[in-house]
Amino acid sequence: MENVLLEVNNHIAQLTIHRPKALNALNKQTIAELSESLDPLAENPKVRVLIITGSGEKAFVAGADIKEFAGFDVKEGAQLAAAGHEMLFDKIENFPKPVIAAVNGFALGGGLELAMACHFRIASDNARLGLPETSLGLIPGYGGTQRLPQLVGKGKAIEMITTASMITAQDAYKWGLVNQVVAPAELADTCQKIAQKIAFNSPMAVSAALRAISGGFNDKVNGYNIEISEFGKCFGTDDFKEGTIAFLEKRKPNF
Ligand code: DAK
Repeated sequence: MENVLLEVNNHIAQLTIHRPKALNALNKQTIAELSESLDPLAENPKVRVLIITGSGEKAFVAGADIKEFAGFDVKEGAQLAAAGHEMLFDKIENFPKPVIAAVNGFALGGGLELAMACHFRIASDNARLGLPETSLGLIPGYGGTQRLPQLVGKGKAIEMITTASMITAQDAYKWGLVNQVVAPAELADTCQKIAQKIAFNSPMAVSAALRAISGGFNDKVNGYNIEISEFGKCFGTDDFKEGTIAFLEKRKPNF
């Protein structure tokens, strides 16, 4: 892989988008590399949490690669939007393990859409977030019109998308777009600590919780029914036995 770096340590995988000269802008190759990286990580039982971040201190991802999409026509635009959803953005949203976006700088356009497809976001205080597509004669094409209102509400999403303005990390925190804001030097460590907490818990239960929570955002299913079904299934697992026995034996569980 040329544009994506992968590290796996102590149950935590990190994918770093590495195109620093283009502020980590997403071109087709980077989208393909990210997509291909996800399948083996989803299946690898040693991996319990995934962190996605950008290379360098300036940008998470400064959008889709403008140089690449500048020449697209109507057919290519629609086809690539659909392909991008399937190959990457929906794949991250439906990833069976928690995905944390470590937003280490500009998260613009497709970059903010990537961060929003992740399960939650931690930002450095120099981060700037926005969907500037309308300033380029476009609208967000990788889920931004749907995921931004889910996170910040309809009114704020309409304001962000129609003004094409960037917001600060602090405003993103106040609006619920990011869960926490930390100094740039603390971002990696903060994400690792959160990931370690997740990795300590039952991977089976963590995946089941993700499926139940996501069920509530899927119009085709009833989230409460997913919760009931996933809850019931937990009782038949080794993790449930280990978790409850460990509690009764006054020791930490070993999942
Ligand atoms: N694409 C390509 N190159 C980019 C880039 C981008 N999105 N963002 C930055 N770069 C490049 C710059 O061109 C520059 O390259 P050189 O000129 O040095 O060769 C280098 O990164 C450094 O950028 P700057 O010199 O501009 O750095 P500054 O600190 O002055 O400014 C900035 C930082 C982030 C404010 C500025 O770079 C900027 O405004 N960048 C563009 C932000 C933006 O508008 N992003 C695109 C949003 S629209 C699609 C689906 C989705 C989309 C498109 C198509 N299909 C399915 C077809 C999504 C669209 C978007 O993401």
